[in-house]
Amino acid sequence: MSEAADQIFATLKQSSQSGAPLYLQLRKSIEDAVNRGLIGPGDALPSERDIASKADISRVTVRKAVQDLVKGGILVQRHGSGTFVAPRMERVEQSLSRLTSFTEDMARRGMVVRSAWLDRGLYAPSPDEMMVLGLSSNELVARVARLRIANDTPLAIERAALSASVLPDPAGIGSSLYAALEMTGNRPVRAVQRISAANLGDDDARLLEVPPGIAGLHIERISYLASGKVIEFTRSIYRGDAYDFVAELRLSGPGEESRP
Ligand code: 16G
Repeated sequence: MSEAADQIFATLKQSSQSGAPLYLQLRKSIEDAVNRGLIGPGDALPSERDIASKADISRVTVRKAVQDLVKGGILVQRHGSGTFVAPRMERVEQSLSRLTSFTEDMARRGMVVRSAWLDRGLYAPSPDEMMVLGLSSNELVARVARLRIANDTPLAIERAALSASVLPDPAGIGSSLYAALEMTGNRPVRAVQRISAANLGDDDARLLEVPPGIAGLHIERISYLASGKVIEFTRSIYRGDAYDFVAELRLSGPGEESRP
């Protein structure tokens, strides 16, 4: 067994006087070992049997501690190959004052961007889409749904809706929606973004490769052309462990509105 594993059990022995349930003590020992860098992202955890015999506790107790850490996103389990320390997420700091695209944001950070298509096509609009995009029931909506991936890590699920008159061929946008809109003179110049907390459902969590139920951000962006016309209505789920949205605030000057 590895030196790191020995260290985990050393911490376990130190904490075993605390009187807390054994699975909590083991969970804390593993968590501490990860936080202190004794075992790093991608490292394999010893098998349940090895941990149980080394720490002299039951396999049920080990399983309970490990399951808790998997739920919390500290460990990941891969069927057939074991339990590993989860990859560390480098948080992305995103300004809320610039209207940029995902491709531009990631490229600026030197990250390699790609997307996996979840949906693209022309559909009859939903009531929400009709209202926001100003469509009538006999017009079509173009939907572009993508899993957005940077440096091989899935960061967000974005579902964009635009009028089909603006985007008649949603399959033809290439890698950037905003670049495609720019080509036809339809790139938005202003947007209103609403961010709210969301716990990730099973399907979204699976796509984003995180445990179901962990914290995420639901973001709705409605963007406008200079003429004031709404061009894009996008609903997204971002990973809560990956993003910090940052807004600069200023004291309003004389004569400026202080209300929102
Ligand atoms: C951003 C926008 C999204 C827009 C996309 C275009 C947020 C929350 N969302 O991710 O509304 O559709 O950029 O990116 O910021 P693209 O040009 O790379 O396709």
